[in-house]
Amino acid sequence: DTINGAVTFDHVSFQYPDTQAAVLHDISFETKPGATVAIMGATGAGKTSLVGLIPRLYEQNTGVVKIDGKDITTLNTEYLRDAIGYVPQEIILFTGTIQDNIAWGKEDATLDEIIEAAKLAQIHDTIISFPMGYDTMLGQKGVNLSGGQKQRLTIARALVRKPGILLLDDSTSALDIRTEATLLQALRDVACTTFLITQKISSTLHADLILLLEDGSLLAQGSHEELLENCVLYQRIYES
Ligand code: M5T
Ligand code: MG
Repeated sequence: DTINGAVTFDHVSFQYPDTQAAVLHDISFETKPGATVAIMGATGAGKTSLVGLIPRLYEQNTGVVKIDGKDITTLNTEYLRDAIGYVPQEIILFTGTIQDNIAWGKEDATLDEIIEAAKLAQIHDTIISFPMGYDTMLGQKGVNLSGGQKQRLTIARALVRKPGILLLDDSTSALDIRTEATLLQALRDVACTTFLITQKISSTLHADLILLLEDGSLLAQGSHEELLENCVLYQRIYES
């Protein structure tokens, strides 16, 4: 049972159990399968919290989150975790080979699957440029990867599960514009719905949908052209 990756938020509000105020207020939006969704907003606006609701890392207090039209609270958690690739804001790599780092969490992945994920994540060419290729050691006794290389490696780790939905929490911040655009196009080509938390206008240009959060509210949503026309904050970000 694979998913198409349509995601719907219907009047979703959310508050962490240990806090006084809600961090997300009445969020509603809808994405088509395979869409690229950029999420922007200042630090603390609620970007990480919003994407965390999709794999049910947390539960919203009101409203409904749907995947392919199904309320996610009715879906099997294992199925959800398998269908959704999540690249957290904090990168975790461990001492071990590149291959093991990509396969982390899916130890039965074949080398072919690992290579396919690395290609999609735009990191395969870098890996094969190392003398030991996929057997290259990371960590103290191994190579030191650049920030952007580490980000792509963790993206490959999420892609090895062939998810229908990919959540990238600031995971392209260290990539140059061209590499990022190639990555987003590759994800589009395999019809993987991608939520990209970003501070860069370059990543929103080609998004099908931009969600602009301010203090937990959806200040504006639409395409780059629509927001440029209708949203003063977006204009300001664009011009800065
Ligand atoms: C939104 C609070 C946080 C902020 C608001 C993860 C987390 C966040 N918060 C908690 O109370 N408990 C938590 O476990 O929620 O935070 P966010 O969603 O992390 O915001 P962001 O991703 O837009 O910010 P940043 O800095 O990553 O760009 O009030 O205190
Ligand atoms: Mg965050």
